[in-house]
Order: sequence, then structure tokens, then C-alpha cells
Amino acid sequence: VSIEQTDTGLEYINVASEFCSAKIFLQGAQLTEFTPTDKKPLIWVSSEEDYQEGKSVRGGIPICWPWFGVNANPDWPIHGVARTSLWRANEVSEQDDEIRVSLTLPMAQVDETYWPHKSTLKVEFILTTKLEVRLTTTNLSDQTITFTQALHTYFPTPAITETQVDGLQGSKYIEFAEGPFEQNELVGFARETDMVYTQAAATQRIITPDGIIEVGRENSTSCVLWNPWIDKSKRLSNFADDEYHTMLCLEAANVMDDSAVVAPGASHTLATTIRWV
Ligand code: TA6
Repeated sequence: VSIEQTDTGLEYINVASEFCSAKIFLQGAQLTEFTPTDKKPLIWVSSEEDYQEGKSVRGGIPICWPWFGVNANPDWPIHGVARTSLWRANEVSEQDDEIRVSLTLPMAQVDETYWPHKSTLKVEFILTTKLEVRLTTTNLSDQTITFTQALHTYFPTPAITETQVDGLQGSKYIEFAEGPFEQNELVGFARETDMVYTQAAATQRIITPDGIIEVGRENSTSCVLWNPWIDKSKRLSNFADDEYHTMLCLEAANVMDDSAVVAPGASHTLATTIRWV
């Protein structure tokens, strides 16, 4: 494990072990690579990503916090401020077949306009041949704090039209501010998809021509499924027009009415676990 730097000056933790290779940027505590040894990458990053300071990497696992999506104040950044803030690496350990990388977001880095609470935010990556990301919010103030959040994970597929998501059947979703709609079948992709599922099962399986990726979600009452498709791809930064064929996002989240709530002195951990089946 080492600290490296891109030619644009962004620092990242580089993991090259017998189990896996991984990259975690100090900006946004954003993991941008996770490849179990002798397996295909489990995480997607755009071919047009240029690693600029102050800009979330298009891919990996952007951490959306302390809000998901557009804020009530439309001038505030989409998906919150954690993913563009500079986190601090506070622990990197290797034990048996696990590598643990833990980062903390110093709240002094967060403009009090956006987040006027005393709280700490920590993310821990547990890497073996599966990846577990635990985003833990601890409330040090004397108030109950609520927020929305998502681990906005980008997954690879060789062909989005030959990809399906299993494990959302039986739940309901909102899409483009309409719904809720029942989800009765496996989910396929043939148009822009931006579904927010509530009360979804804790595990989904992404069935791709390259294999099945299992995604576990913990303390997550919402699950977001996204593919920008043709038109939105043209409007996205750091995203090639035809790249929608090669990716999808399946996000462990607490969004819409399912905000996360932390009582004074307590903590809330949103987690996602990702592995090839
Ligand atoms: O999670 C889906 C979504 O909310 C989409 O609506 C789209 O905006 C996507 O996130 C990416 O957002 P970003 O700000 O990273 O371009």
C-alpha cells in the first residue's frame, strides 16, 4: 500500500496486494478501482476522466452526503459536499486476508453553511476478494441530525442491453418524480433509467455477460438504479457519448423520505458489499 499522485496532483492510496488491487482518492474518499486478483474489475471509471481538483471522479464509488441529488437550495452542489472535500487517511492496515483503509472527513473542511453540525464522518474500505465500504456518521452534537446519502457505485458491463438486475422484484420505485411503480420483473435497460427504489431487498445481483456481481446493502432503505442512456450521456461531464453501454450505477442509499437519522452521540453506518459471484 502506498500514497501516489496523479499527474494532475490528486493524491490516492494505491493498494497492490495478493488479493486485489485498488485505488482510493483522498479527495472524496473516492474508491476508483477494485479488482480482485485473477478476476475482472468490479468498478467502472469513465475513459474521459481527467482527475481534477474539486471535481468528483466520474466512476468508482462517489460518496453522496449530507444530501443526495439536488438540494432544496438549487445553488448547492448536486450530491452534497463529501465527494469534493479533502479527506484524511487515518488508518491503513493489513491483517490475514484483509486490507483496511480508513479515512475521516475533518468537518473543518465542510462549509458550515452546508453542514452546521458537529459530527464526524468516517469511511472504511475492507478489501479482500470482495469490497466492503462502510460510511459511518457519528453525531457529536446534542441534536438529532438527519441527512440523505448514497454510495453511488459505478459497475462495469460489456453490454448494458444484455445486463439485468435481479433482487428488486416486489419493491416500488419513483422515477423522474413519478410513481411509485411496482417492480415485478428483473430490471433490463433500454432507455434512460433513474429509479429510486424503497424497501428493496438487502441484496441485488447484476447479471452481465462477464458474470454476476452481487451487491449487498446495509442500513440502506433506498436503492438507486441509474443509466444515463443516449441523451443524458451527451450532457454529462467526463463521460463519452457511447459509454452508457459499458456501465450502470446501483447505489446503497437513504434518499427521498428515507433519510438517515442519528441521535446525539450515536452513529449511523451505511454499507455496501461488492463481489463477483
Ligand atoms: O444517482 C443518479 C443521479 O442522481 C442521476 O440523476 C445523475 O445526476 C447521476 O446521479 C450523476 O450525478 P453527477 O452529479 O455525478 O453527474
